Amino acid sequence: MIKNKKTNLFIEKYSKDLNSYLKKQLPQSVSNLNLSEAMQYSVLAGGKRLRPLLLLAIIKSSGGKIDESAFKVAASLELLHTYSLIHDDLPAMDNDDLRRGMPTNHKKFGEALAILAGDGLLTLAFEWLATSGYSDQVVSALTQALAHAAGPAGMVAGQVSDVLGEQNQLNFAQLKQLHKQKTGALITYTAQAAAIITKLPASQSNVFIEFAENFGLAFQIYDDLQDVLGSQKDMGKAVHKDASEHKNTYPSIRGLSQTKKDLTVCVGNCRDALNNLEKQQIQVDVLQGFLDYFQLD
Ligand code: GRG
Repeated sequence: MIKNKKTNLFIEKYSKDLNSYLKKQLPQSVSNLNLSEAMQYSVLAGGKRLRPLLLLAIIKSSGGKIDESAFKVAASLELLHTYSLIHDDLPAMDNDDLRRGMPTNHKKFGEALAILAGDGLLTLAFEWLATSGYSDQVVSALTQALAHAAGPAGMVAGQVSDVLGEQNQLNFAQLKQLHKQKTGALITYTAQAAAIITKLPASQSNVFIEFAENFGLAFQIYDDLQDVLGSQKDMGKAVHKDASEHKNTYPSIRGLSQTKKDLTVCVGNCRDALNNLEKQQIQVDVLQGFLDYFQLD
């Protein structure tokens, strides 16, 4: 899927390192055995680790070091992302039985423990940030940025619009805002966090943020498209019931061909941002390869 060799090597190395890091650090972080098991179950279920990988790639690109502190910040983002998936799958929200090809957390451990495992991961994410080893000033800025991205101005607000918006069709501007908050905010945080860590000047951090904002939107559009195109493949061109029933998606509001164009625009904006950075002598080859993810077959 990712053709760029350098990016593939980067992803291979750091996803392995992130997995070992998460495996080693998680059991030591909680005392209750059931809670510990429920938290580990979802974190170690094998996600793509996209957000922490993007964060590490932007740190590298900005000339920063991928050291123990950077790892702890990247891993904390994966904890927070995993909390959001556990809660998103709950009966009160998406009511999903499967996640990452395995029973969802509440199917395996029951609703109460799934809610608490999510709460535990969200809280632990901030403990890992606080103990990352960066200076107080950097930790404070990272904490503020993550809380803003994940909280009521970001991901939580997007989730509320999504859950409540199910009852009424959103317009395009509302859909874009929903995705910017629900999926985009955490992805945009990867650029904000890397810029805080490497102390980038605003002239460069703003361009990385532009890249990440467009990447976040492209990621959601691609996910929506895969739902429809994958289902078409599976069912001999008949659109899958779940994909077509979900109202607030790009294909349902923009139509299939306009959605493909929207994806191309977002990926193009990502490329423009990287070209701009390259002109400022910033190494962007690993990040360029991340855009291979958006190929449609
Ligand atoms: C419960 C407050 C709260 C928020 C949930 C992100 C989110 C908000 C819900 C996920 C809904 C969803 C399936 C969105 C589509 C795009 C997306 C974010 C997919 C999941 O992220 P991946 O693909 O997952 O990075 P893996 O499993 O690879 O980590």
